[in-house]
Amino acid sequence: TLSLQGKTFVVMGVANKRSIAWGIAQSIHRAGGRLILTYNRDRMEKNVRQLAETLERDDTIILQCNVSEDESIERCFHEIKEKVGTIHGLAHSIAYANKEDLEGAFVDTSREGFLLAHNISSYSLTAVARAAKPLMAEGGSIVTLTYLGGERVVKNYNLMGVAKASLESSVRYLANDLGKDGIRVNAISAGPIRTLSAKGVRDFNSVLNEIEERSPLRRTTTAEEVGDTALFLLSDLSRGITGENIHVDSGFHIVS
Ligand code: 0WD
Repeated sequence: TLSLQGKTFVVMGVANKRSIAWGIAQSIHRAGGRLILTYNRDRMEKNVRQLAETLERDDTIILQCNVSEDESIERCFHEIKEKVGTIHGLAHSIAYANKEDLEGAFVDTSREGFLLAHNISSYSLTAVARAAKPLMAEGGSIVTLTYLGGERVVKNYNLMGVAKASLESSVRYLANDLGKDGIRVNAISAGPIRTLSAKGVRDFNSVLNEIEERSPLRRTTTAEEVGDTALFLLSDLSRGITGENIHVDSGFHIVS
């Protein structure tokens, strides 16, 4: 069923109320799931605590996890184990690249910038999947967030597109590794949504306008729409689906 009652889900990447991760968290909460929210920077903790207070139930756990540090991941999942024992799913809604690497030509990407973007935006999925696996004793579902720029050349997306391609491939290899443990791994390819991260993408307004004009549904994507698809992927309604990339983008990926 779609009910997540009695189940616990880790949602990583809430920065503020516009975060896609917050849309996912709200969908999980409405379906009765218990939330563990993780944030990155110290100054985001207050935001996350305030957001959690707006939820109907007060069973939410809030922890710090910086995915660029193994010790931080270890500490976070150790605390999760101590506090709840078993988890049933995880949403990874995390990405980072230096702003200068998203501008200009992809060919000018520095080694350092390339590695940083891949570390946080792609490798982190594998690192957290490995940490989450022992806690998913009853099976589980892992969902990550990607973008069309991982499949096609999208203007101004540059390095992040290459990192998303790596992330999408990681989804397939992780799905194959973890399937025997009853753990599914899928991606949601979201249409552009105005969030803190979107500030790094140049000319974001015209990206949104194009979706309104040319997507089959003629409107932009919301974090709530992504949240509800994540809910489906995290619930056992999607039990036959793994290694998949579902586009929640008003159908934009089918038009040319
Ligand atoms: O148009 C969009 N907004 C789309 C976003 C379209 C399609 C996909 N996505 C993806 C992003 O690439 C990302 O993977 O969705 C995911 C979430 O992005 P978002 O909701 O747009 O962005 P935002 O609200 O800024 O959250 C990104 C968060 C960071 O916030 P802060 O500002 O605290 O860095 O990514 C997290 C963090 O919460 N993050 C990290 N988390 C742990 N460790 C790290 C890190 N080292 N770096 C960034």
